[in-house]
Amino acid sequence: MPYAPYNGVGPVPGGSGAGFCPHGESQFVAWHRPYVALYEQILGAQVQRIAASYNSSQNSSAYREAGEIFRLPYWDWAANPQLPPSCTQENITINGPRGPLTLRSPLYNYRFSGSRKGWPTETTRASDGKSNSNPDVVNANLAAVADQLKYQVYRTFTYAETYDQMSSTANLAGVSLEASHNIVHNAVGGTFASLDLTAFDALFMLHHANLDRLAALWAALHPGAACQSEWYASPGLYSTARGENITASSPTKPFYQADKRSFHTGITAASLKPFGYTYPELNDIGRIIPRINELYGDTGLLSGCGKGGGEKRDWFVQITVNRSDLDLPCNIDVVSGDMFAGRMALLNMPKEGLAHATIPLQKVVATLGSNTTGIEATLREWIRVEVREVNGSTIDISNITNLNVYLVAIDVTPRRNESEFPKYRSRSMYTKTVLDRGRSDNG
Ligand SMILES: [Cu+2]
Repeated sequence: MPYAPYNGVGPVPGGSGAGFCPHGESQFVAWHRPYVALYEQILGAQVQRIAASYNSSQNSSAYREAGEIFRLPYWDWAANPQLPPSCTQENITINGPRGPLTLRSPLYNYRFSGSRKGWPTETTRASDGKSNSNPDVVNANLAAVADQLKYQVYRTFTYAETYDQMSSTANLAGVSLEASHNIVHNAVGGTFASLDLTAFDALFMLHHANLDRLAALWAALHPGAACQSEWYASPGLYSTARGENITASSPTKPFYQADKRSFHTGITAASLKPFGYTYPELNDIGRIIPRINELYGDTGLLSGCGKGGGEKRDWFVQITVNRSDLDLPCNIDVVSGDMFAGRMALLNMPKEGLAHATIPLQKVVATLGSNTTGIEATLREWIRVEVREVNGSTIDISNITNLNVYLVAIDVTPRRNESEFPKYRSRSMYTKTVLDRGRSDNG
């Protein structure tokens, strides 16, 4: 991939051959905010430019007004896990400045100009190798993970207490928005599963606007945890040296603040205010929890054995993997018997480092009745993992050294009304190692 400087920000000594974007790091959410905001700014200027080319007989004032308030839409894949219909039509007819006009939809895919060795000719989703897009396959892929996405997003809201937990798969809690976001990238597949190419697909920005929205809602509910609280050594990026300490005040290169001199940081990207946009749910802070419950908190999601006093038990699989052990991108599917329970998705970058995720088992548990001992014994016996390529073919895992898969349960007090969340109690009570390799590596 020919990585190139942007905004005059180029490679640094000790940087890696990868791009600017931090994945699998706490900076993940903060970095993507100025990125998506910059895209919105540039697209908004284009919308206004085009709106200005309509004349008064064509309702030009309506176009101009729409241009003034244009903001990037979001695709809420956790509530609506199907491709937005606007993105699946190859050709569209619009009311152009000089009359009706049929054109190739820029939301459908992107055709690269010229040809570069190793590059596809256009962006694809669920490519079958013939460089075309298959919305039906994508929608089937998304349908398979629909419950999981909804549940995981709900658990980010209800379980994550720190920014680091909320943000990335680097955090051991395994409840990050990044984990859900990864599942979407791989479910869409094709070039969408490649971090080098995915942003050429307009769907990428709709996907990331939603990630940004979910993070903004979480932050509104956690005003004391608006940015990264832990530091870590950078694994190395295009413009960040390996080993550099990354904190909330580290730059999110290559994005400058409005002064065009200082870079954005986790701190400056913590609030939406300087970026000039908001999300519908933020108009009424007091209604955020009821709205999240309505969108993502179906009561069935915390099903399990009811104990006395209305307690529930939340069963899930916790996975820790070293990326360098796997051919990326890939999915680690959790299977119970022959039932697909959910997956951890790994993108093609970064190539190294540990990643953590938790995969809900509520669908499996719902089939097992209400006897606790029976559930535990059955899950211990039945749960296994399969590593698959994004297109579904199985990968042999017998040589993988670092793949830790645990069965975990947490007792949960369900919410009593729409204005509260369920409360998680002690964790790890029923931790059971399903598969644990790499102990000798870890010492
Ligand atoms: Cu992404």
